[in-house]
Amino acid sequence: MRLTQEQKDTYRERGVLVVNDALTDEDVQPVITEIEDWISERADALLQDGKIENLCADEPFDRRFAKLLAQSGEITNGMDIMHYRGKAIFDFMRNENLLDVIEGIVGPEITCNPIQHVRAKPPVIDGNASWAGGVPWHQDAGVMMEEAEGSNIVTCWLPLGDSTIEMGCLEALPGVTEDIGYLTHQKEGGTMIVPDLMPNTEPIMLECHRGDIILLSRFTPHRSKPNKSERCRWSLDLRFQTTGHHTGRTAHPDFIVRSKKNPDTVLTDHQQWCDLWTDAFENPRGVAKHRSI
Ligand SMILES: O=C(O)CCC(=O)C(=O)O
Ligand SMILES: [Fe+2]
Repeated sequence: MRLTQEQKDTYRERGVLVVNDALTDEDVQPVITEIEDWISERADALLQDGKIENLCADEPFDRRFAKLLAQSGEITNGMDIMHYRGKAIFDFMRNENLLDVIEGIVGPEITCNPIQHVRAKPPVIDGNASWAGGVPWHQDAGVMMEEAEGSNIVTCWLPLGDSTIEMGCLEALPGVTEDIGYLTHQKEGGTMIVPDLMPNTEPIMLECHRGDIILLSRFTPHRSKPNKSERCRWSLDLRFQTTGHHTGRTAHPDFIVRSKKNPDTVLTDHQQWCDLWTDAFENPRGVAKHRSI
């Protein structure tokens, strides 16, 4: 799906756009299956080590993780894109339907920015925010180096299931665009916009479902609250940018996912991508700091 001119204008004016039904089940399911398999392996290992007693193998994707987490916090160890480095997620970052949407924002020369996560937000346990409870108001420019302030980087947040208000969906403040730019962030409370600098705007609740994509500009303030439902909120947040622009995270590898001019530069080799991450971790260089800190 390509963005219409109206959608592009909305993104430019509001810094936030929800694209409904941009992806099919065939696009997203391999990513979910890969995470399910990873969780199964991890649960098997924890069972063997005597750290959990019940594999909860019959539980669906949106319930199993919380049941395992309640038995051992170690279920989360290594559960992020750069750590498990699956082939399905690597291929997904070049997904045609996804990139057709992204191209409408960053143009035909597209690089995958190294700031990328798979997030599980399980239900609140015992009235307290459990692991990965909520995220305070921030701009994604606040988690990048200052040098990326002029880069055309778009955050692409996509749910792997439902993301409702009750589940702590993403919330955003529309209309904070280039002319307002970066708002100073503080470390206290988690990387967040200094409260006095918060724009006086009504937040919009970005409820969405599998197949939808939320696009956020690097200056759009957003947050999410804890999950008060019975189900886990699963999501990916990826960032894409115009090739050649500063990534804002020089310690970690970016790679080209689409190019009209130089198609040969697209990275399609899964092992090569894994090697880039291994090298980044084993031979640290560059910067991976939040801007405020
Ligand atoms: O998933 C969330 O609750 C917050 C995600 C976020 O801040 C992001 O994707 O940039
Ligand atoms: Fe963010």
